[in-house]
Amino acid sequence: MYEELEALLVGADVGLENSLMLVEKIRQRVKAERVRNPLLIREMLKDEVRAILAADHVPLRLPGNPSVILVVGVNGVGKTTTVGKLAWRFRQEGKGVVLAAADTFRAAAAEQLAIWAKRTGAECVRHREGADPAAVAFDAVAAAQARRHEVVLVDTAGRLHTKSNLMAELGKINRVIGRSLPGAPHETLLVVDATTGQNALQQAAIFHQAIGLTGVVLAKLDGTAKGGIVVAIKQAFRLPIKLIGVGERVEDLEDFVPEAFVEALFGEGQ
Ligand SMILES: Nc1nc2c(ncn2[C@@H]2O[C@H](COP(=O)(O)OP(=O)(O)OP(=O)(O)O)[C@@H](O)[C@H]2O)c(=O)[nH]1
Ligand SMILES: [Mg+2]
Repeated sequence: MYEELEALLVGADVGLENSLMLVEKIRQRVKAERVRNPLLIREMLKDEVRAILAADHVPLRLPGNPSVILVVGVNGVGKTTTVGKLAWRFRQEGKGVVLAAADTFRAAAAEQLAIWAKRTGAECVRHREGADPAAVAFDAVAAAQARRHEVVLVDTAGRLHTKSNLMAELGKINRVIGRSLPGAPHETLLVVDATTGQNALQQAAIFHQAIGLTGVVLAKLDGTAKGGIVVAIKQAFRLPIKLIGVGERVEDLEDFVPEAFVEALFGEGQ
């Protein structure tokens, strides 16, 4: 039975070390509480995972004027899509939104963001291809201040966490945003792809070390029954999981709710 639990956890991408730790915890509880019903054991597992995810859980915050959200991550994880979906959410709430096309590596990237801006009724600040991404972010904050818009969403280029020059560039974007508006960025979100597995843990480690993350977005959760990697990320870095991406449409972005997530991962029938 414990082997089954361990397989369930590892299969959900929780990682071997955390899986062993959780199974050991449950083993001790079963002994101490003299549990015999296997259904209760499954409930215990959910309890333990929920406790990890719910501890110090902080939802997305918009404390600034404007609030600046910096979105980072490796290539292709869903950064631009997440920015577009967030723009949609904030526009639905009646907020003014500025998108910063700080992915200046490819002209197509700014174009992709401009399409999201049009679709959602946000403004888009972009420079030419190859421009300094920090300058784009700076201008976007200034534009939001000038027009009294509430939110600035900064889309950045996908970068391999192993490339130190690219990580340094991210540090610069971060610092320039801080200089343009003290206290900004108010959120620095790492987007991870739910289908990539354990490598996301390494991504979180390096991005967190480079710029200090405030939370994680788990994208492409619709493409996998896994997603347990966020348990490992939360456990290792105490980073709250803020949002989940569940599709490619504007409305396919949800707040992360630990209870619902655990039910989807380990509920009956999983
Ligand atoms: N199914 C699904 N697809 C998604 C989700 N989020 C993003 N995608 C898709 O993933 C692909 C990459 O998304 P982008 O938003 O362009 O990713 P990115 O991180 O900005 O990529 P780069 O800028 O190239 O690093 C696109 O085809 C998106 O439609 C999601 O939650 N679910
Ligand atoms: Mg992108």
